[in-house]
Amino acid sequence: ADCLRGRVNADDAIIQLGGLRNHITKLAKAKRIVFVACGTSWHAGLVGEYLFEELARINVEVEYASEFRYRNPIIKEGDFVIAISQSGETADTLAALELAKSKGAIILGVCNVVGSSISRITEAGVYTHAGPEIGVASTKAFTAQVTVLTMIAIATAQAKGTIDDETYRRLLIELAAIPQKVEEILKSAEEIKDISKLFTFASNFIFLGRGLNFPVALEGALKLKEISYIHAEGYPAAEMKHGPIALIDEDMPVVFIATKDSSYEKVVSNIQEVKARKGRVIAIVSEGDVQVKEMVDFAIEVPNTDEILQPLLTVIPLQLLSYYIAVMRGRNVDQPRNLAKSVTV
Ligand code: F1P
Repeated sequence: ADCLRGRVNADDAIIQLGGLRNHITKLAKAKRIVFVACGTSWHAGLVGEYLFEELARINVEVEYASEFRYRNPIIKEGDFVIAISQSGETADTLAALELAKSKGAIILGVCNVVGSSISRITEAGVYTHAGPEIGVASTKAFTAQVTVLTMIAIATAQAKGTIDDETYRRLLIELAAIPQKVEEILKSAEEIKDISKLFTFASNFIFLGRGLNFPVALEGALKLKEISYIHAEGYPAAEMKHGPIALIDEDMPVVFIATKDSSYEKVVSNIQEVKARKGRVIAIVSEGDVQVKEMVDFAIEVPNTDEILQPLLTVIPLQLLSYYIAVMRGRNVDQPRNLAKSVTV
């Protein structure tokens, strides 16, 4: 998005997609896209699913590479299999791509590390250039992956004619404004730190979101697990009543992503269900929201943006929450136990 600042015409957006720009017209004709990835990158793929379905009306599946590689997946001519990987070296993702290639898929990649094994076997791809992550747990890789997937989806939708020129331009202008809005969220760091202090010794957390914010809920839970070693689960908010609701009491913090979007009213009623069971709620809300703020124990505001761009903003307070809780628990946030930066076996 930084590259797009101030540039809003169609060609510029596609130029930023580097090695993939010649594939946009082919992607626009795709019958099916399968994302293969692990961990945080898999969550970025889930955001990609919403984006490509919503904007380009393409059938998308998101596979854990570690499962896909051991199945006998059906690949048809013209299917695209797109790997998402920070390191570009994840063994499961590499093996999934090799399998897809052997079955005739067109294989593409979204990787961070230039010249990595995954980028070398893909037909084309985009480097996210998010710099080497110092910490093991992916944070800026997620933001960069989601940004690139958003750009590909917007460009594909425009090439396919599923969005009009006005929508195309509006989305690019919004995307270009994201870095500034991220800066705004970072100004809430102290406030998030204060909230984190109150939850440092919780044993379990639930993260809930709907639509594009469902993968963000999963990512919030994963980050907390990875760096603080607190048990955390992410669910689609509507799934709560199918089981997790049994866990809710005053000792179980519930983090809702409750921004003003097409799911807002439904999320509000999910929050009511949690409050009725004495759950303590931390909510990520849109700037200026009053309704949710009055219902919950703690609210963290994010600036308004288009619904499809929300994950780029809503994930930031969750990353900060995990960070502060982990630091207060005395964890090494850069080198969490048992985790490796590249899972090559
Ligand atoms: C995937 C991943 C990361 C996670 C940890 C272990 O890596 O699961 O999401 O934070 O570093 O590996 P990658 O394929 O995106 O490099």
